[in-house]
Amino acid sequence: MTAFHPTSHKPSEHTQVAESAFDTLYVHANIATMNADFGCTLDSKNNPDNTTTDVAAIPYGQLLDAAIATRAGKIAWIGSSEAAQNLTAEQTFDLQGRWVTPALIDCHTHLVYGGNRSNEFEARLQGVSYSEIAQQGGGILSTVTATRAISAEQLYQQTEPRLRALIGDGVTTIEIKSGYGLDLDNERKMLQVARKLGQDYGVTIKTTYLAAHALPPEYKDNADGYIDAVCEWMPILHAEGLIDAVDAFCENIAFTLEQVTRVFDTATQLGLPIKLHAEQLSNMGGSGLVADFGGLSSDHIEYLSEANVVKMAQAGTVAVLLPAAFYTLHETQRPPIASLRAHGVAMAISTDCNPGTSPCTSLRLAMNMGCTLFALTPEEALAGTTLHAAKALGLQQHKGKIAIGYDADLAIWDIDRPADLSYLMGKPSLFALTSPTLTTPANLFNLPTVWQA
Ligand code: DI6
Ligand code: FE
Repeated sequence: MTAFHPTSHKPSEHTQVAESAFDTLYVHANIATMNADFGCTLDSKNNPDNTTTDVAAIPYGQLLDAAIATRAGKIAWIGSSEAAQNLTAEQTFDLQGRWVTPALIDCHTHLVYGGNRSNEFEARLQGVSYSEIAQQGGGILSTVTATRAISAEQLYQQTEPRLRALIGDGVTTIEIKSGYGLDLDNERKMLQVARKLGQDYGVTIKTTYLAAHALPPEYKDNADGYIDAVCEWMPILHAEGLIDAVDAFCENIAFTLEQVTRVFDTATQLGLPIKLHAEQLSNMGGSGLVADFGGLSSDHIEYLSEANVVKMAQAGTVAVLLPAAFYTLHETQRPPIASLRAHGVAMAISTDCNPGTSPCTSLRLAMNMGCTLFALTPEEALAGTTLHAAKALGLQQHKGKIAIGYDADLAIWDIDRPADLSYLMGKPSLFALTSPTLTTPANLFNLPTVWQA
């Protein structure tokens, strides 16, 4: 790799004016801004209020030989490398033509869990289905047993390598769900581990309360009683600052529309946003429900109906596609991509990292699968892990595009074209990652040791 050192910018004859000085300046970058102001047409779906209509469509909203300046953790200036010569900054990095994108966002994960389910992988390869394994007490419940059995410290240690893998893939914002505790103390343990990982690594973690994931053995044959408990625990964990959103698994092997409605009612009373695992294995109509509640996202959605696509479009609910789960389960029913596109529903892509249906810790691989399995364009795939993933987490005013005032979460890549992010499978192409919250010393290059060049 080319030697790469920050060089102090020399203001030459320019007088340094305090208010115009920036913290960091990146020059000679090619930038996939994902911003409608620079021609990214996918941004207008994310931002219907965007009134910019006089900009010609440009894939990725790309800027060539461009520069970005940051101040106080925010993107403060975007322009040409030439114009940047007039700027002063505490440190300047010459990116030598590398590509810059918004740092990636993984908006649906079950990253925190104990144990290992490769035995089920083997069973499925012998022809046993995911539903059969779940009905036999395996599946989610085997991870519940493993997660309950270990301490918070052990849970943290088992999760850490998965988090590091995601960060090494260019991710600085991750949603993490509970849902393998299924009692108050173990749901709390999972959410606390998620929070601590966020603090220790300086990545943005959004926690989601998914106690309505499966029926624990204590409530066998009493799903309604369990939903009562889920609704009782929610305000307790929310008061402890552990919940950013609420999710449920609406499926014939999980919870009914009526039960999910009760969970959503409680969340809404607490002012918590909602999302849903819906239409993964059958068409239960959960996506229509989540849209009726004005929810952030409906996730999986292989069996989503046209009527509910329309509802999602009207509500601004994001469609979260999870192609690695589709792949792992050998699904054949694809999500209705053409319909989602036609109705202007924002599509996000996520790993769904979990031990059963998606043991995947590469968001780039999920992007590749989104293109290959669901026929997304590489531009849609990148929007799915930036712009639209931010929206799925309610972060669309702060993250997911390169725009003035947005968080300076940037991924710098050794690639030739933005499509390479979806095209290449398994080549570590991340050159550097920066985020205002990534821990010291310098934000840039503060990757976990294993990922340092
Ligand atoms: N759908 C999924 O893909 C995961 N949860 C869910 O509701 C699978 C979770 C698991 O099998 O452990
Ligand atoms: Fe999931």
